[in-house]
Amino acid sequence: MQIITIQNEPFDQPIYVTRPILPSLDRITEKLQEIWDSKWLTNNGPQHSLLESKLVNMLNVPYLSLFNNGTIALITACQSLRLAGEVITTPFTFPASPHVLTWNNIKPIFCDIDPVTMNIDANKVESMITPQTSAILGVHVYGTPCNVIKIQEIADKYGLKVIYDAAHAFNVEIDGVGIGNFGDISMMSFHATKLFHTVEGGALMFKDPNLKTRIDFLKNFGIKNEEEVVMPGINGKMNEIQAAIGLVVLNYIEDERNKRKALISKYKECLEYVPGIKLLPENSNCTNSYQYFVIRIEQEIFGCSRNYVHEKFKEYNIFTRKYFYPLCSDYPCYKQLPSASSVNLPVANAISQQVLSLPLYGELSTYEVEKICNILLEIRGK
Ligand code: T4K
Repeated sequence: MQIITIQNEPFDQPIYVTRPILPSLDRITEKLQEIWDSKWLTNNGPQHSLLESKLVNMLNVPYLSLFNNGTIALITACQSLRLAGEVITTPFTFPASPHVLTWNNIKPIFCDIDPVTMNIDANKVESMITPQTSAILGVHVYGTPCNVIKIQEIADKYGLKVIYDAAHAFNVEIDGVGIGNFGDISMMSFHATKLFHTVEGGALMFKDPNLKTRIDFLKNFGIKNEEEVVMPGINGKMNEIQAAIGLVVLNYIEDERNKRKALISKYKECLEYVPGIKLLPENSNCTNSYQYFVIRIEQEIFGCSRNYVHEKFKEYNIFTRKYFYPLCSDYPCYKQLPSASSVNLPVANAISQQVLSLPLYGELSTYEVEKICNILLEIRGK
């Protein structure tokens, strides 16, 4: 790596792992005025309908239902497919993924991950199927797609449903096909920390038109009309203010993506050849979500541990995140499960000790990225 001599003083302002797109307040106020004029604040209003149709086109999916957040969306996805018993999933994810199973009275069965993609290892899924298995819940970690072909083959062979947690995979396409076309249902999160956000929010995407009716009932208490409540639903509705903010944020996505692309190039230029630093592999047949920039630190080669780097960065006012450490299988609520044993999850256990999400958001400059990389090397040297 070419080290440009920079005085590695701490940053004046904290540098976080991410920052949300914040449209100008004028543009938000303009949009809010429409809501004020309509006096329609939630329950399938005009902003909601417009955002839903825009996202269907943009994400290239047959059907999409908006939600108040990604977790409620995923809980509803399990309900809509009537999942029960056991669901095979990954331990290398955000707590929401296994928790939605527990909230549906389903036992998560943890499967180890692929050492390259860090997603559920499709070659190990089949051996974990039991008569109680109803589905596979894959997570497209950092926006890298799971092995969707192999997972579907297994699901078809055993009559299982497939759900994807695509929280990180906004607008990702595999060979030009929108990520929401794979499996039975995919969930996206529109949380403030996501590239596209509605402050809090999320969506389910699917191909079956019957699911659209069922999911829309389920997210609105099961209400069909004034006289009929047809199923035990929940309140999962996205409100008009969330939807309006999403509509404004959509205008900033392309610019944000381009900025993040340039920052990722800079990170790669600085870190590609550093011994002990592993970058995520490029996938030529799918698009990048530009959601996270993650490195793996191999302690023996790099010279110090991921945890040491994470702590030391704070002294420079840099706040990285260990997505995903600890593994979900190590949470007190899951660690007693036989599938949670570290013997069953060697790859996930090793990788969760190595990963570090570095700051990535459009407001960062390439100079700041260069400085972060220089600090990383300085930390190793100390
Ligand atoms: N599945 C997966 C795979 C997920 O990653 C997630 C969410 C879900 C499901 C659930 O979707 P939702 O129900 O959330 O829609 C954050 C997010 O809260 C969470 O949505 C996200 N994954 C996860 C990966 O990241 P934390 O606990 O790391 O967030 P927090 O508050 O520490 O924020 C991280 C940094 O972002 C802060 O240090 C500064 C910056 N930030 C954050 C917020 C909230 C801002 O600059 N402004 C903000 O408003 O979980």
